[in-house]
Amino acid sequence: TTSTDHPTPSFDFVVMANRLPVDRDDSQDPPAWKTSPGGLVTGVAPVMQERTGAWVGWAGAVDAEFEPFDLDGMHLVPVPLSGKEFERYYEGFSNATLWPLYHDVIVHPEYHRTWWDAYVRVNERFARRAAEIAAPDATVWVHDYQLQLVPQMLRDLRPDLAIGFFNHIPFPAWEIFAQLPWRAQITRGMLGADLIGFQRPADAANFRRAVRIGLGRPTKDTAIAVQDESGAHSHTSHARSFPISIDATSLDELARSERIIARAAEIRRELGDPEVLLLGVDRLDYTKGIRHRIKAFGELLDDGAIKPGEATLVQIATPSRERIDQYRKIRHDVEQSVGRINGEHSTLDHQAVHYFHHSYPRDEMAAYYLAADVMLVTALRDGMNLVAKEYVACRTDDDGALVLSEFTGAAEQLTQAVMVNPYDITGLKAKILSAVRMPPAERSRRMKAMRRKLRTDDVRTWSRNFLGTLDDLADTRRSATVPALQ
Ligand code: ADQ
Repeated sequence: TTSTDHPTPSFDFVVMANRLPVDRDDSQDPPAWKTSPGGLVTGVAPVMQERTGAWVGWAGAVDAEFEPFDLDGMHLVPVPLSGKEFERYYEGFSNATLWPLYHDVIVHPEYHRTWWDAYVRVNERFARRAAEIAAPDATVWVHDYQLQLVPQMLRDLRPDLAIGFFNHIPFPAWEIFAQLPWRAQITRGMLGADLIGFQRPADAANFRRAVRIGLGRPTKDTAIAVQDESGAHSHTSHARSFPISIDATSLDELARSERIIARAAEIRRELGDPEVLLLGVDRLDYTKGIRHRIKAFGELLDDGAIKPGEATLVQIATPSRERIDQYRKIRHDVEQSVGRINGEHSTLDHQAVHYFHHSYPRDEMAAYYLAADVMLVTALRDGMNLVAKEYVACRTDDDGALVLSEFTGAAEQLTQAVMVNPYDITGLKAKILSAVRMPPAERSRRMKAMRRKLRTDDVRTWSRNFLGTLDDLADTRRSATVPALQ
């Protein structure tokens, strides 16, 4: 642990994200920190070990200040948030303005100036903190929509840094983005980065179009010439796609273990050995199309296309953003439709839908993936969707059918999935039925192809590609003999 009487250490690699990769666990005495293994941590952790790395992020508790500390080879730098800031910057501007706006306005985004002011203030705090700890010429990798102003703020403070930004969620078409009262500030904020990464080529193209139309600046291929307001500094920013992936090798290994294989069989037994087990796994979010999938499954039972007792749907929904109105509403709607279907189609020894509103450890998730015959990923819009990739990685038996929404980034990599438009309930029903009835040879052919794709496309490839490109671009900028573009 670093205490305040030591000089501030400096780091040649800094990651910034809204959250630290650990959660504060106050139930323990003394309170402890627990690593939360997620895609971001897995992808970035190896790089952290290769370079001297720090992670700047919020510790997950409001109105609490924590000293920086070391954990698992990472130096963690907590940024405090007040209760008001949490409401306005995080629940407000990040999750009730940007989130719905960037997911094709599935629900109505709210625009409040007080939320925007908090967003600016918190982004400034993050930028200042990173500027204090980054070594000369360090690489700083900023993550996601909560921190879109940080790249330019950081460049103003520290023009020596190599700055990368990655947007984990979609970037919308100009026609939607244009609603945002602060669209110019957000675009300029992101342009502070040398490299701006998106999940899909279409997201990168949408961003470049926002630069051309909204800021009236030309773009050439992926490149955008950027000049700050004083005209003193200029750089070239590149906007292109880097589709994120998962740690496929370690999930594959886990799914091969005796423990997980036995647990998968046990799950099926506990569910009453249904002929077909369908599975949905999502944060309980209105972007994930959970209602659409449950409606389609319910109608298949209503129609008699699926016989009661033949198939069971397990829907695992992690609690998420529970204080926001739209999240209360989606929870209510999902629970109501699960109740209706079970009321109509369940029997004493067979329940049509099992719904779990909590999160599970990684082992249990792997066992569910391995147990499920059909995986339903029906997001209405999703940057990537890691659940689809996790399901494929766990299918060490080359079996199982993946039903995948066209509106996920994953659809561009897992092209052998059964593709659906989740808004088309009739089409969705037909596709779910085709997955339920798919001949084993076809399931295996499709699954093998998707597994091959995942082997070459894992999360380490993703972080190496991004950081390799960023370092090259920063080197080019630093060695350029020509002064600022005029
Ligand atoms: P999310 O919207 O959170 O991520 P996703 O990519 O599916 O969506 O990742 C969810 C993660 O949470 C998965 O690793 C999954 O296993 C886990 N999870 C979900 N429910 C769980 C449960 N009940 N118990 C335990 N674990 C659970 C955002 C973007 C995505 C993008 C990712 C990464 O919205 O589009 O793919 O970031 O960039």
